[in-house]
Amino acid sequence: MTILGDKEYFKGIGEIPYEGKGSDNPLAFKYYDAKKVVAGKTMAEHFKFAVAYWHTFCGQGADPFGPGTQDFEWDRAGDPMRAARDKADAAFEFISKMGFGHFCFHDFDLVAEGPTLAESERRLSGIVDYIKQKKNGSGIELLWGTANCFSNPRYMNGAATNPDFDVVARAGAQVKMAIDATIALNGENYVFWGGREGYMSLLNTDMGRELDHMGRFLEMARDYARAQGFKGTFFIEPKPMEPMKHQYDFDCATAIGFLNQYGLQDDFKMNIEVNHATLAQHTFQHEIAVAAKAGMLGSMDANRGDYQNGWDTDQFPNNVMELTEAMLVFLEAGGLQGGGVNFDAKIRRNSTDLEDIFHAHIGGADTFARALIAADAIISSSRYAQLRENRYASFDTGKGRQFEQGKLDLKDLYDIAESNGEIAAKSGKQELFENIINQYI
Ligand code: XLS
Ligand code: NI
Ligand code: NI
Repeated sequence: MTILGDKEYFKGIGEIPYEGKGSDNPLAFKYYDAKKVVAGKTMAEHFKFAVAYWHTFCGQGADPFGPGTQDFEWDRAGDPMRAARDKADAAFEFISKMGFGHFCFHDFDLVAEGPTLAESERRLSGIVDYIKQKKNGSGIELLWGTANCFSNPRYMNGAATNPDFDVVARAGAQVKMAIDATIALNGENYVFWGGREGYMSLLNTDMGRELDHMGRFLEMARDYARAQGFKGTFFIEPKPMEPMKHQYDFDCATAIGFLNQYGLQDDFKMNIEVNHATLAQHTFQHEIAVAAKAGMLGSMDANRGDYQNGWDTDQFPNNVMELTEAMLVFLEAGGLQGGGVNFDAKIRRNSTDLEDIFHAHIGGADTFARALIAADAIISSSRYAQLRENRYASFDTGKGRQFEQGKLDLKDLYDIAESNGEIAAKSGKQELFENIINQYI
């Protein structure tokens, strides 16, 4: 089997080359040069760009007000296994033409869920075998797999946190099968995004009990995967709301506290999505900084929100300023731990040409690349790092140093303050910092 199936889906579009920012070719990278070394690693190694199966090959542009507009050829076969193989052919053709090395999926992105658990499992293992063959020699790897435990109506009250144990057990079966599929495809990581793990109303919810159930469920999933020989990292993907009013993995700080409380901190890290950060009233940079501080900066879901709309619009990244600020923290943290940059983004409903999918991914990769180059230059050539360090210089020697070393007590602080008298103002210099970022973009 070759990367291309029997049919070529993206006709007239070849491999996307890197041509540099002087190029006017819309089907070329302007900044993303996979082999270019930045801060000691190639761009391909820094990012490990992944294509999200659900948005790029499953979603057809439907929104709450109307059906899909993107009538993709690979979705036309009536038979579910035939359709799944066509979709896999289209996916591998697209990913290889983009020159990316990874993809991510939910179990039932790969093939439509069957009418029974047994039939679903039969379908899944069939398509996993097919994708396994396609992967062979393609250089395309699975960044992570996950289970869709939020679309089927049975999960309307939650999956692992459902008040009905039978639904929890059903979610367990699904996660087991998704872990099996991930391992069979040599997946590097496994993700939990708790779309319905939360509540619509606290009046009918025992939050404490649901959190305990979620902790136990994740522990069981980890133990099962480890027993099957899975060596990768588990990621929690925080999101504050949508579809639920409140989701338990609200943001990184909340999810990290949860993992520590339930003893899961050694196996789990964060998968941080830009649009989820902004929904939580944070910046992407903030979420990365929180995860990095905890040693849990695992992976990223790349997209962006919209200033006017309050939901997860999942647009392709194009905000260089936002990503440059994020890349500063990313580089200072030494990059991602095991994960990569997954384009959890979709073209707009009125983007109906096949080439729009290419434009979207080219733009996303170029924005990340441009931000990485800028951030590296800011760290290595500007006064940025020094200026920030200088703000803390009083902790480098004398009493400040002793404070950091734990050698002072509260009475010592009192004595120091008393002998100091009033303290001169020291500027935080925010505008100067902002100007440095602007200078290097
Ligand atoms: C939804 C999430 C979802 C996860 C995977 O908002 O971003 O797509 O990435 O379940
Ligand atoms: Ni996501
Ligand atoms: Ni999302």
